[in-house]
Amino acid sequence: MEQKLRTIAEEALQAANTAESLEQLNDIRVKYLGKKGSLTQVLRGMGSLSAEERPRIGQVANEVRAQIEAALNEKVSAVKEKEKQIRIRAERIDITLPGRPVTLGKKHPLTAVTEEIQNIFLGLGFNIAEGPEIEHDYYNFEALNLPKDHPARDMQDTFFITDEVLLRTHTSPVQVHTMEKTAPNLPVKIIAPGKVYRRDDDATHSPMFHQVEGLAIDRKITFSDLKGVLQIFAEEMFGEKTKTRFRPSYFPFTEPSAEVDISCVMCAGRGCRVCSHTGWLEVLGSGMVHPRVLEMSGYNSEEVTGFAFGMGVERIAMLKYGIDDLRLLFDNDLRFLEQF
Ligand code: 2U9
Repeated sequence: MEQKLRTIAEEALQAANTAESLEQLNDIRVKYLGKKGSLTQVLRGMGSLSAEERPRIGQVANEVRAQIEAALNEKVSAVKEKEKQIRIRAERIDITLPGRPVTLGKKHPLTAVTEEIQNIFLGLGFNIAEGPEIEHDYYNFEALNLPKDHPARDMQDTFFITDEVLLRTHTSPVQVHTMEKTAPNLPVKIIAPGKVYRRDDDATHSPMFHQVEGLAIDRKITFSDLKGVLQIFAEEMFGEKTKTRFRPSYFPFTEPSAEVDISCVMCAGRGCRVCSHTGWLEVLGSGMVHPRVLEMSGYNSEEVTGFAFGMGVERIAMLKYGIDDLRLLFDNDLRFLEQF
């Protein structure tokens, strides 16, 4: 019986030694030490032993069990350690690899310029007003002194949705809405930024473009106020040495009206290709709000006056950044946009 036990021990130790996985080791444990295992089988036969032999064989059996258990436990630890090493190797990261670059988005130049314009006028006490891009004929034309048969409507041909509903050709309807809501309260000092639409499409005109218009109404507003505000705007937008020049012009909604030029940003007024050797660049339209426009939206033109101005954001952006083709602003080519 002792011999049998020694053989079991030898076999079990050998099996434990060559096992490579935790499952194999568990099978070995069951095979030798389990309820139906070979060691247990042998011990069942202990009943036939003599009283002197029984304690000795019992001791051998305990030794064998302890030996097998120790060998199995040791091997289980070894296999676990080996698997851990394999896992660590598989999970290893190379901390010397360069990081993946994070590309940061940035504002489109038109957004950046619009915000810059807004900030200048916010600093001068203007509020920002917004309104719909789809408008009624009345707010886009009639209320701005452009009745149905007016020849100036030609310059602002647009996309009509019905006879009376259209895509706004300027942001002026926003100011008309504001006046209607505010009248007869004073003052009105707003700028209206946003998209506008015209039936125009060539190298220098896009069917959709962006404007910022301004309107100030109060008692005793004069043309000097207009000149002062636009002079400050020009200096803050294009540099403190920038000069302005007001030339007489015509708009149906302002009287008198003026085109505003700034001294050329490229040559500082000396004359170059950008300014066609005149030293000046046209950047704005402006004027004193026509009395009829004030009256139609609820203000008494005997008591109050106002100035208004309008600018194309694309034109300002092109001048500020030296962009020579309007379409670059709409193509959304990253090679272009990333330069700003
Ligand atoms: C109200 C009354 C008057 C807004 C004005 C201009 C002159 C002007 C152009 C500049 C370039 C349009 O984008 S552009 O083509 N704008 O010349 N805009 S005065 O006058 C108003 C606006 C609202 C109630």
